[in-house]
Formats: sequence, C-alpha cells, structure tokens
Amino acid sequence: MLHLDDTIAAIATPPGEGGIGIVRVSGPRALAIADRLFASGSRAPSHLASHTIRYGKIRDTATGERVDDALLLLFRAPRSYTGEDVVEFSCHGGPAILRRVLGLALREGARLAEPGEFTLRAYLNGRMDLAQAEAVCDQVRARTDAARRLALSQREGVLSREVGRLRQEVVGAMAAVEASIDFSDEVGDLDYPALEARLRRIRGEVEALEATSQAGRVFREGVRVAIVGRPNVGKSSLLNALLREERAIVTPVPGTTRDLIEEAASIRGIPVRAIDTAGIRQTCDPVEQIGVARARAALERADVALVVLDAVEGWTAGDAEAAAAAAGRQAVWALNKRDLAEESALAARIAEARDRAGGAPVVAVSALTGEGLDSLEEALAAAALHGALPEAAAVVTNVRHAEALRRAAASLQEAEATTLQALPPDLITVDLRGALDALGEITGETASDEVIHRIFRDFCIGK
Ligand SMILES: Nc1nc2c(ncn2[C@@H]2O[C@H](COP(=O)(O)OP(=O)(O)OP(=O)(O)O)[C@@H](O)[C@H]2O)c(=O)[nH]1
Ligand SMILES: [Mg+2]
Repeated sequence: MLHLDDTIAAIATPPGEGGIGIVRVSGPRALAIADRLFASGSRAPSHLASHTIRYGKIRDTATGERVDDALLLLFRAPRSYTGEDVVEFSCHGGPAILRRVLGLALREGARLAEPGEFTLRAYLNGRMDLAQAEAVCDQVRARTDAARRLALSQREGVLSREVGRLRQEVVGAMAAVEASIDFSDEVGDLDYPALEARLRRIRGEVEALEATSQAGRVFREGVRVAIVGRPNVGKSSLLNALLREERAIVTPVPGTTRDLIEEAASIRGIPVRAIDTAGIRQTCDPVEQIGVARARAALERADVALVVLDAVEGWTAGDAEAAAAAAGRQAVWALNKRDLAEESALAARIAEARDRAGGAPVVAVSALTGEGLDSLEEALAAAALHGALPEAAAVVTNVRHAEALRRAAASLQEAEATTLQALPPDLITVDLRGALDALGEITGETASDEVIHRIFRDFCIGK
C-alpha cells in the first residue's frame, strides 16, 4: 500500500443524495484524466494554474455522452492535500452520477483508492506527520464541539510540536552522554547526578502529557451513562431532560420502563450514550424481570452510573438495592423531584444520601422543572473525566499515542536507573534510543509500515 507511483480515485462524499458530490483524483495522471473527461472553454485543465476552479461539462469520451455539468477544482503538486496533482469533480450529488464519473476516471487510468489513501499519501509526501493524519480521521468522526476542537488542534500540530519538543530534550541528554564517551578529554567524565536529574525532569513531562489521555479519550470516544434506580423515581424523565427530548415513556405507574432505551447526547461537550433502564426491584412479572436483568447488565457496561433517588420519599430497601448494584463504579447520585420537597426536608435528604453515596457527588434536581440539571451535567462530566478537565494545550486523545508515551517514560526510567548505578554511558544511550523511538512512533519518524497500515485502514474511502 505504501507506493505512490499510480493515480488513485474515489467518491469523497457520503453515499446517497446531496447538494453536491465529489469525485477526487490524485496522482501523476490526475491532470491527464481531467483533460479527457472535462471540457470548459478552450483551455484544457492541464493548462490551468494551480488552485483553479472551472465550470464545465463531464463527458464520456468513448461515447461522447454528456454525464453531468460540474465544477473542476485543480491543485498542482506539491501544493495539494496529498502533495500530488489533485483534481476534484464537484458534481450533482447523486449516486448514479458519482458512480459514472468515478468509473470514467478509472477507465482513464486511475485505480480505486483504498480507505484513507489520500491522507496516507499526504503523510508519505510530508504534508503532515502521522499524528496530524490521525487527527484528520478524528475531525471527521467528532460528534461534539469539544471533540472537534481537540481534533483540530491535533491536526494543526499542537501535539506533534509537544512531542517534538520532548524528543529534542532526549536528544540533548543523549548528546551530553555521547560527548562524554567521544570527547572525555575535553568535556570530562559524565556528571551522573546532573544527568539523572535531567532525565527525571524529562520523564515528568512525558508522564504529564500521557496523563491528559484519560480526558482526551473521553472526549474522543465518549462514555456510557446508565440511569438506574428503583421504579418511579424519574429515571426516564431525567433521560428526557438530559436529551431535551421526550424520548422515553413517562407515567406515574411504577414499572413503566421495561427495556433499555439508549440515546446519544452531548454533556459539556462529552459524547454520551445515555441508557435509561427498568426500575430495579423484586418482581414476579417475567417481562419486568428481564428488564431488571438488563438494567444490571447495562450498569456493568457503563462508565458512569447515574443513581436516581426520590427527594421526597425517604431511603428505601429499593434504593439500597439500586445503590448496591452501582457500587464500585464511577457514580453520580441524583435526588430527583426536588420541586416537590420542602427546603428543610430536602437538606436532610441530601445529607442522608451523602452518607450512603460512598463519596459519589449528590445533586438535587427536578426533571420536571429543570432545576439543578446544570449541576447534574457538571457532575456527570466530572465523573466521566475522573475529575480531570484537560487544561494543557496538548491533549492526548489517541490510545496509540498514550501507549507510546508510556513506553517512552519507561525507557527514560531505565536510563535513570542505569545513570544512578553509574554504569557505562553506552548503556544509557541504549535506553535513551528506546525513548526516542517510542516518541517518534507518535509523529511517524519511527513507525513501522504495519502500524501505518493499521492506522489508515480505519479511515473512510475518499479521505
Ligand atoms: N414533580 C415531579 N415529578 C416527576 C419528576 N420526575 C419525574 N416525575 C414524575 O414521576 C413519575 C415517574 O417518572 P418516570 O420518569 O416514569 O420514572 P422512572 O424512574 O422512569 O420509572 P420506571 O420506568 O417505572 O422505573 C411520572 O409521573 C413523572 O411525571 C420531577 O422532577 N418532579
Ligand atoms: Mg422509566
């Protein structure tokens, strides 16, 4: 897959009907293909300047049939997305049109692009590094504004620059070690304590960057929030309130919700799958029994449990059962129906819930009036992020990057140990080389073809 000598083509817009649809062609034959397919005025596309748009007609040269009128966008190498000659046909967005135009491009010598191959070429041609290429995919996949922002900053190179800076730090330490090997007469023997302190500082910075990955992953991949509690406390009402949509059936009858109801929401920019469940209780109704079993299973799979209690009714055995089911995981407790509770009684209920919540935050809320919903969302976001809101400029959102950073930190720690024992300097450089390689995998300098292949395989076709 890692070759660049042929010309690739793909439909770059999603399947189905749309205002426009784009067929993209990149490679040495791109301009020649445009010449064959596209007619506009007297000048052939291959004679147009780079970054030109032309209105014209797409024709099947074999039959002379007119296929569509379209815009041609033309970018010459190296100033294009892929770094190669690129043409894009902006057609009317219908599947038959786009299939036909793509077919013509293939007939004229292009090959169907593999997933992510345009971006792969951008990477191989040095238009972006590996972390930036991965961010392209994250941008496309972003479901919330926060995820979009993180992906954009990574594509713009914020993470790459931080990784590059850390690599330079390691290179600097390595240069000091190597100088002591090669020029011990001039620079003197290695200052082991100073080197050890220097390596420890660098490792601290690598670890700090790795530590942002927890939050980064939450923003990128989202979390599952299971809403649990005994019947009738207002779980479905809270789901609807969080979604701002009447999604689940709400009635005064306990046992209304039988099956799981799962819906996507965005809470403080975090993509959330909110799961409403059947009220947990002992029951003889076989349908409800299955519902309760599903509620427990949903809880098992959830990242955060939203345990709902009633702000008016006191603590019951049913609450204890629901709380026990949620024990041991990230949880937020909501005292719902606060609009029905007297102020003093509410304070007592909050205190009682705090006693039993085992450290989980307790929020008084009303699904009916929306009071307290803001604080509930705040608490859910904090629970999802394990309390750590990313403040750093560079945030790691990718498991692969986090794993590489952990290996870099481990190598640095080895180097520290070697230094501490005042072992021969070449042994230290071996560990430092390991740290450099691990950091280089993030931006791609030291990534294997297999790693690169795996990354682009997950892209969509045409990207
Ligand atoms: N006053 C008031 N009533 C509420 C509030 N939240 C829910 N209710 C009412 O409480 C009743 C039960 O609400 P649901 O949302 O169906 O409760 P649930 O926990 O999903 O119940 P099950 O599905 O049976 O387990 C309904 O009559 C709701 O209108 C609230 O904040 N204030
Ligand atoms: Mg319900």
